[in-house]
Amino acid sequence: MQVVKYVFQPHGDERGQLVSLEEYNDIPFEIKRVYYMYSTVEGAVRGHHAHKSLQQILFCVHGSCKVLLDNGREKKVVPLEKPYEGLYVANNMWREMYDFSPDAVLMVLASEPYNEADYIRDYDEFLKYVNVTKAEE
Ligand code: T46
Repeated sequence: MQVVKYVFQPHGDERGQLVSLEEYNDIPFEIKRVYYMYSTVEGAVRGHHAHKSLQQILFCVHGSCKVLLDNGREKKVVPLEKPYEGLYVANNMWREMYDFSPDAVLMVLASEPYNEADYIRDYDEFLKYVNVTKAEE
C-alpha cells in the first residue's frame, strides 16, 4: 500500500511559520469542507470507518496523533507530528485515528460536503465493498 504524506514548505521568518494550501496546486482536489477535532480524550480512538467517494488530507496542526490506514489487505500506521505534513486518505480506505496528544488539533480538508451515506461504518461491509474475502485479510 502506498502512503502519500505531503510535506509542505513553511514560509518561515523571524515572526514564525506560515503554511499555505491551495486547491489543485497543493491539494489534489477541490476543497469542499474543512473540519477539525481537538480536546480529544486520552485513549480515544476516532474514525473506524471508510468512505465510498470522499478524499481527504489530514493535518495534525498542533500536537500529534497516529492514523491507521487499512485497504482491506494491508494496514499501515502513519504518525502525524508536524504541522506542515498532510496525510492523503483516499476513498475505500478504512481509517482509525488514535494516540492523540492532549494538545492535538487534527484538521481535515475534504473533497465533499458531509454526507452520512458515503460512510461505511461496518468493517465486514467494508471488506465486501473492496472485494476482499476474509481469507485474504
Ligand atoms: C473521517 C475522519 C478522519 C458533522 O456534522 N459534519 C462533519 O463534517 C463531520 C466530519 C462530522 N459531523 C458530525 C457527525 C458526528 O455526529 O460530528 C460527529 C462526529 O463525527 P465522526 O464520529 O464521524 O468523527 P470521526 O472523528 O470518527 O471521523 C471524522 C470524519 O467523520 C471522517 O469523515 O474520515 O474524521
